[in-house]
Parts: sequence; structure tokens; C-alpha cells
Amino acid sequence: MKTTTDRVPQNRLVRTEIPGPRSRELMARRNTAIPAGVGTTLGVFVARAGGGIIEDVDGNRLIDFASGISVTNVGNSAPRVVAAVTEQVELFTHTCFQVTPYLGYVEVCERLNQLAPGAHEKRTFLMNSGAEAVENAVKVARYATGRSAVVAFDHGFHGRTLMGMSLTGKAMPYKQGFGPFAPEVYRAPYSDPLRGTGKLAQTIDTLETMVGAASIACVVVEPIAGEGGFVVPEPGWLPGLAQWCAAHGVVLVADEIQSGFGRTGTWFACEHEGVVPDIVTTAKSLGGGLPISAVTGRADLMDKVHPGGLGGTFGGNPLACAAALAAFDTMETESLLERARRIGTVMLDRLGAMAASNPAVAEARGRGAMVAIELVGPDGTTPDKGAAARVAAACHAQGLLVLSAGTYGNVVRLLPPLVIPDDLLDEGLGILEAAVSAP
Ligand code: PLZ
Repeated sequence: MKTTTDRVPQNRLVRTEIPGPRSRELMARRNTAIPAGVGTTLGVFVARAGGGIIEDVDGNRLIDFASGISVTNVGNSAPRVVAAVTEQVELFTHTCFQVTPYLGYVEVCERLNQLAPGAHEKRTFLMNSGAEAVENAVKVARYATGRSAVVAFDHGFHGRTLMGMSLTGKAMPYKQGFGPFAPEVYRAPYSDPLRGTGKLAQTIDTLETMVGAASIACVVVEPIAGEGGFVVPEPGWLPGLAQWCAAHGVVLVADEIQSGFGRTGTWFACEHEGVVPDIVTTAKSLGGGLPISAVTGRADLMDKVHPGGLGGTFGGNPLACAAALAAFDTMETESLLERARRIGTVMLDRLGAMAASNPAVAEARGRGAMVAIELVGPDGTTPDKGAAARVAAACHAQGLLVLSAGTYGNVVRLLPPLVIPDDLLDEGLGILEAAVSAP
């Protein structure tokens, strides 16, 4: 088996301006073929990627602190994933699981049933994207409860389909102009410790007075708000919400699409506070870079839906299932949960020092290898979106790929692949430090 380092040299290399001439040429071509509505964070065209490096078509090597938005936790073209997909592609590429089943699908579901929080009996079914998983979690919750209201939270992001958009708490760029949205979707405050808002009592009060417990099929919550800015709720908020849901027959759906699959140093971010959701959605890193998503839930809820009520042509495609099984194996064999915790400690140490010494950094926060800094103006609280954009641009120019996030766009988030070598992690953090402290 070829190792990642055989394929892609693990060093940063800036040979041209970034984006370089070849990338700029391809961007121009892209812009005549693809609508502007599909955004681009950084217009470098990728030639190959692996470990902690993305190599572009101009021969630049960027340090990857994005993982394709938390998708390549096991690395790009991780050797086990490549081997498993290669083997599967020669056997069969598709039958549709609902037409004639295959073992890979069942194995992925068994592993998720075993790893998802809680010792109770579970069932899983597979889709293609995160948004589809969320849509299906809502379908199951409504069916099982016979109720229609769905509650999401401030700072929430749940996808770009009609239900996903409706659940998402940010107008630009996700919702503006795309309404009307799905009915019976309500929004409650999310705990935001930095600003002291969204206390548990206030959240529950909103659910009880503005929606009514008896009408609520499910609450859909990210254990850490991802696109919303890596907001980690106050300790006790998520467990309190879970308890309230259990007391009122409301299905707790944990959207672990960004926070799951080992990103935070546990398989699921809910585990940090011992929360056991009724349904969990997984996507992104589950497929080791191939598109696959999952809905895992309590067997009694999941088994209620009539045969044929759930599914889709491509859900749990055989190649994606082979990739997912190899991604599970890679996480285990390479001890990547432990590695996520280690990366988190390294990052939070450095970012915490940044926050302590620089008033423009309000906070460094996160869990495991899902961390961020929030940038603010001179008053210490006003979100400074321009600063986040400047920091990201400065990093990009130095060959470090970072992403912004946040309801106010003022957060710089770090999501390195869990297989990133230590020296690249340190080098990337150094570049970020310089970008943040630049006048
Ligand atoms: N739920 C928690 O983070 C996807 C969005 C990228 P899909 N986040 C990246 C973009 O700009 O569209 C996400 C998520 C959470 C659901 C989703 C949706 O997952 O696979 O993009 O549909």
C-alpha cells in the first residue's frame, strides 16, 4: 500500500502568487461555465492532495487547515480508502440498495449503530449528503411522533435543500431570495457563552411558550455550531435540552455532520457531555472523501416508518460504503481520535495565547481538532468580519488554507486533517499568528 508521503511531499511550497497563473486561467474558464452562485473560498485548482498538503496546478503546496470542510479527517486519498474503493469499483458500482442489497451498506450501518452514543438498540440508513440526512431525520421524527413542528437554533446550519435552508439560521448567503421556506420550522436561542446569551432557561422558555412542547416533533441541534462559528454551548446546555426533550416526547436530533466522525476527539461531539440523542445525522468525513451520509436513531422510532417510506437511488452507494468502512478502519488503526485530541491541545494552546495577548481575538474555542478564533473590534465584542477576511487572505497568500465561519462572518476556523504531520501543524499556526498580529 502506497503511503501518503510517497504520493504528496509533506512540505509547504509557494512557487507563484496564490492563486498562480494556471489556476487563474482555470478560474476564468470556470467562471464562464459555472454560475457565480456556487462560491469559491480560494481559486487554486487542485492537482493532488494527501496528509496535510494540497498541491495545486502551479506546483504550490498549501497546508490544509480545511479538510474540505471537515470531510477528509482521515486525509485525502487515504491509502485504505483508495484500496477499498479500487477493489469495489471493479466488482460493481451500483445496484440501488432498495433494488438488490449488498453487504457494505449493512456493515456501515452496523458500525454506526455500535458507535453512536447510547447502549440502546439502533437502526441506520444511508443517504448521499448532509442535507439529505437532516431531511430524513425530520421525516422520521414527524412520522414517529405524529407532530409537525421542528425547532432549530440561532447559528444553526443544516444544508441547502428546502428543509435544510429552512432550519438554517443565517440569511446571507444561504436563504436570501430562496423563500418561501418550509412551514412549521421554529427557531430558539443557542447557548453563546462569549456573549452570555441563550441560557438554557431562555431556550426552554422559547420552546414552551412560542411553539408548545406537544406540537414539537423534534429539535435539530448541532452539539457545536459549525458554520455558525464553532460556538461551543455552555456546559449543561445540551444535556439540559436533552432532558427537556425526553420529558416531553420530543425527538432530539443531533446534527453531527461537521462535528462527528472523530473530529472533536470522540466519535461524536455529544459524548463530551454524555448526551444521548434519539437520532444522529452523520455525513462529511464518514465517507473518507466520498459522498455518503447517515441517519442513526433509536430502533423504536426508526422502525415505525412504513416500507418504502425512506430511501433514494444513490443512498449508500457501494463505492461510498467501501470508502466509509476503510475510513472507520483508518481512524482506528491510526488512533486518530487520540490524534484529534492532541491536535486540539496544540491548536488551543497557541490560539489561546493569541487571544490573551491580542484584544482583537475575543476568544479561542473548540473541541479536539475543531477550533476557531473569533475576531472583534476595539470594544471587545462587535464582530469584525473584515478582520476575519484579512486574516484568511493573508494565510492564503502564504500557502495556508483556512476557512472563515460565523453568523457574522468574523470567525476563522481550523479543521486540519487528523493525519497532518506535527511540523505542518506548527508551521500553519505560525502563519496564522503572523496574519492575526499583522497591523
Ligand atoms: N449540517 C452541521 O455543517 C454542511 C456547508 C458548505 P451537505 N456544512 C458545509 C456550504 O456552504 O454549503 C453541513 C453541516 C451541518 C448539515 C450540513 C449539510 O451538509 O453535505 O453540504 O448537504
